[in-house]
Amino acid sequence: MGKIKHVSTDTSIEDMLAILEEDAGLIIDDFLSLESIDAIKDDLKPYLNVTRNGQDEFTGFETKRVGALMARSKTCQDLALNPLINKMADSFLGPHCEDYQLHFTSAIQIGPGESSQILHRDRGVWGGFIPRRIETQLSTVWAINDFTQENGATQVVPGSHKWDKNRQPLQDEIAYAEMKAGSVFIYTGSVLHGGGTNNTNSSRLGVFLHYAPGWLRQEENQYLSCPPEVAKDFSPELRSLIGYSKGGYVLGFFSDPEDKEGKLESVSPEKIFGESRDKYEKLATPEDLVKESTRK
Ligand SMILES: O=C(O)CCC(=O)C(=O)O
Ligand SMILES: [Fe+2]
Repeated sequence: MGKIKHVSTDTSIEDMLAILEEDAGLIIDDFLSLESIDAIKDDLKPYLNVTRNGQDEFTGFETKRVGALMARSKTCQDLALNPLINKMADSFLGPHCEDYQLHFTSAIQIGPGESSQILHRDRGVWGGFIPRRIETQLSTVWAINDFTQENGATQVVPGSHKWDKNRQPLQDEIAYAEMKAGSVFIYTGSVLHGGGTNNTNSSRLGVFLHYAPGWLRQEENQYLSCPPEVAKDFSPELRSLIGYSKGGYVLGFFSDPEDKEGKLESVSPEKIFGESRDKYEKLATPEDLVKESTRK
């Protein structure tokens, strides 16, 4: 069977990145405290109780998905902002963008009797238009209960990020992200993976938080999931991470349609919240801007 490497929170970022480069997936064991796991369960319960199962094969007829996790769970906010994970996202996505952003939040609960999801690459959300040399996602799956091969642990094919796009894995090349509650599985947008079969009588629950370059459209629309009246209570760091900031000199600016005094005209979204910062406000030189418009 394929194998996913396990590391600890003490492992160096360099070693973790080396595994990601080789396998495009790894597990960091025992990351979360019991209190955090319980808090997430409590936060998600009211939504999981009322959410319907998926309506197609991909989202799973026995699987529930709950989004808007930044608006719905303070503990999920902490996970999204976790310094180690953000350091990894920065290192992994850094060569492909000026800034990365939170791209997708979903609690995925695979229920008893669910069958395997088709193996896929998450970079497919952009329709396959992005050249493979660009890495599109650094994704985290936080185990809220134990992930086992029997209850639907995510299937992953280590190394398949380097494969020809049509190559399919043999059964023994598929690994399962088996891990204890509180561990986190990290994988990239380029690796084959999919939800597993649940042959048990209880559900498997994971919190999926994905990061992507700031210049790409987000899979989950954060401005609607966390509108300004909700985001005003977030920390400036979280607001910036979900997209209430610019991603380049002019990328992502806005103008307040109600403003008749010229105050919020062509400015960074950070200004809605009274913040003064805008790291892209100053243009180095017009020549630099033009030079960077084509990297290679
Ligand atoms: O639930 C899982 O383990 C994986 C889900 C997944 O990969 C997806 O829906 O894109
Ligand atoms: Fe996926």
